Amino acid sequence: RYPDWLNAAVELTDAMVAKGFGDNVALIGNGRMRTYKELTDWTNRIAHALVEDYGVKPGNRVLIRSANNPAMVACWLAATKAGAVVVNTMPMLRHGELNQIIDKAEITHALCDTRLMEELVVAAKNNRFLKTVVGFDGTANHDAELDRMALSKPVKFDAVKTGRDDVALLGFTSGTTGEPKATMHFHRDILIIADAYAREVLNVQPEDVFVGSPPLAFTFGLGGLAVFPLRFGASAALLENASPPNMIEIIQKYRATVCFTAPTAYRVMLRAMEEGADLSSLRAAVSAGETLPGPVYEDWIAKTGKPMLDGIGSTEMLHIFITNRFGDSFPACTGRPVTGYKAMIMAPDGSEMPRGEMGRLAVKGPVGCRYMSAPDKQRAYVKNGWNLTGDSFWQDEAGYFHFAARTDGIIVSSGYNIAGPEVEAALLAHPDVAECAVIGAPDAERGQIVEAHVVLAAGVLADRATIKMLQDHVKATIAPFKYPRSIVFREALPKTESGKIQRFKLRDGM
Ligand code: 3SK
Repeated sequence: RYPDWLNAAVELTDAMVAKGFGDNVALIGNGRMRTYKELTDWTNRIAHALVEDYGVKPGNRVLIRSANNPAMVACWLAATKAGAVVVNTMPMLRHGELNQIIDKAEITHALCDTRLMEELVVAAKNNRFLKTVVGFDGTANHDAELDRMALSKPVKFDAVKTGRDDVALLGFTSGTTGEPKATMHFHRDILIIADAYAREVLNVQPEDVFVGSPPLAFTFGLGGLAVFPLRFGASAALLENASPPNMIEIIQKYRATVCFTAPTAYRVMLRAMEEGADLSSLRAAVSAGETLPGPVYEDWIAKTGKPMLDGIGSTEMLHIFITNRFGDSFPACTGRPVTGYKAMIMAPDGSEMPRGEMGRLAVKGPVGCRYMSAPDKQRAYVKNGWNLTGDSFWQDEAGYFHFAARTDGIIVSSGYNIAGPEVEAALLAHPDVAECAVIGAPDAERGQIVEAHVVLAAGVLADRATIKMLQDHVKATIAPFKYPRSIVFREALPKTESGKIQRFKLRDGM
């Protein structure tokens, strides 16, 4: 259903103006609102500058370094219109991490918020690929080199005639395993995630206002906070610092209707509601990135009367492929495949496992994994058209999928298979626990034991009595053999910039 020649950025801007959305607000950020017409003109001007002043050619890899703000979206769209392959990166990356990405992706040009130049300049020094680094103003002042070059350019730009199957985006996996890998996504993939998940599940309307925390550099954020709203003439409010209090402020100010964030932030929002935060404008609360604990889901329904939509996606698959739906959602359940996708629990021999049994989640759909320059990883990830995710799930008799653990996260203790997230959910149900992560720790007798790393709620004593009390609580909540034999109290848990808990660091004793 997509034409042979397709440029995703044109579809999200010029085509939206042509469809009559020109005066709708597209982006809100740094105290300003931009309509679809303004965004279209802005991106066309930048695209002219990229091609005419900086020599960007179709297929060049262009890195963008910024926090979530409208200028980052404009740069992404402009580079895409110029036929570049874009790599969006997170602001917190250090030069070593940037270097890895630049070398892997063979980045030739970088567009960088001037406030974040320092690390990029170090990374670019003597790099064999990256020759052009241009600063843009991430604030609303438009006062940096790229802004000045773009200012004098025409507002019409003949976008590069890209094919629907030309690579538009490289998504680097978020690094919960440590090693960054690039996944390639076509122009059509960018539209498919909106036309599948956002249309079918969220039923996005032009009146919707999106807000959320995932970085645009993470495909969860790019989809949820840019592609989905722009595909349907809706608005996105972008926050450079998307802490829960900031999100709450923006939700209240703009009466936001759709929120994309992770369970930890929703837990904070739930507590804020008890203190009077008004989140009644939200019609859809999408939770992904981490499994959604049943108690958070239940509490959200109790306080808002609406379900929270748990979903699972991956950078490899670009976005969410299994999800709960309005009127069809359950606690501790991720739901069913998005229309157009198929999922099954795959046994090691490639066959489908019986219902109720835990195994590797395999997915097939209109978007699939394509690792760049990594044929071995590609062969290991995609088998007979099935994408083998890094997650263990089980499917119930009614066909719903339930998260069990990361494939590498199943804890085997004295022959029992224990899914860490189940123990986490039990711990999180206790009011003295603010955050926790459960891992398997080596144990001479049992092979592994369940070890919980716990951040206590303010004022709770980190002592033996609390350990005993939490162990008894877990034993009383789920099968007693799953209780954490070891509990380590921590000030904070190690996390990626997108908020994923880095359990591998806990396993490595960090
Ligand atoms: O669940 C995730 O981690 C994810 C990753 C990329 C894109 C979308 C999602 C939900």
